[in-house]
Amino acid sequence: MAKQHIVVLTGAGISAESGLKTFRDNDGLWENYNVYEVATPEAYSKDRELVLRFYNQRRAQLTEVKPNAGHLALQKLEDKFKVSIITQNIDDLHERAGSSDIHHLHGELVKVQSTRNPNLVEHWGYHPVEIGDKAPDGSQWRPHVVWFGEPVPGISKAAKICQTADHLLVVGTSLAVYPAAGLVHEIAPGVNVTVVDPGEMEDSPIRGANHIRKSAASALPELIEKWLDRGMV
Ligand code: BV8
Repeated sequence: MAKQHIVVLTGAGISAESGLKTFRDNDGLWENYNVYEVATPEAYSKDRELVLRFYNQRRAQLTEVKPNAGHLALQKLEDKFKVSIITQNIDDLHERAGSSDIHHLHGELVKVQSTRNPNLVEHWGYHPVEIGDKAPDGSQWRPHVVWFGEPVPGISKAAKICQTADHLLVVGTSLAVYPAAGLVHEIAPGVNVTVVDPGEMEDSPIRGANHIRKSAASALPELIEKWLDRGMV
């Protein structure tokens, strides 16, 4: 029998217990910085140094954190299921947990892209990007991150993946940002959704989901243990 296909949509909440700030929790990123001062193309053209510094700080933080039990449980899920991870996170914690099929909707902190050509992308690692670090086309390297107001190149591929899901697992996202949040409507009729999030999710677009109101690191190991024991969701 073909393996069931579980699609996992993750957001900042899955990395919270690794020590990375979420966007909306009280001391989240938005408070420390006005998002429109650091995560838009306008911000970058207005103050490149500020934007590069903001992402240099977050990239450096990756060397101080590691995947948590939630990330590791998702890797374990691959023992008996086909698993596709669609993440809004720009950290590399799913990679470091060993997941094998990861789609970063909003880019990756460890990569850079040409300011002139978004398709010119290279692996950068954890060190800072400074003014003067140039792409082969001569333009300044910028973070390979999708800013507000920029198109999400991977969205149609992600929608196709969701259409083939036998189950959708949503972990740690407020589903506030589009078009990513719209992926929850791409699953086929009758496909069930499980949400892992300690928050209320009151204005989330998912109705009738099985909502486990616990943190990722506490809920995922036991949920995935149950699925693996049963061999099915
Ligand atoms: C686009 C990378 C069009 C950057 C990100 C009005 C004005 C301007 C724009 C818009 C507008 N209205 C709508 C838009 C579109 C806009 C948008 O949706 N804005 C929102 C704010 C309304 N979207 C865009 O601009 C997108 N592009 O639309 O382009 C276009 C098309 C063609 C041509 C040209 C243009 C691009 C959006 C991408 C932005 N980049 N990230 C960076 O990281 O610096 S978004 C960023 O925030 C994340 O990637 C993520 O997607 C998003 C939301 O964050 P979450 O991951 O959900 O985290 P959050 O803190 O919100 O929630 C945490 C959750 O975890 C909570 O539910 C919490 O309860 C839970 N939690 C907490 N602890 C735990 C936990 N769960 C489990 N365990 C725990 N321990």
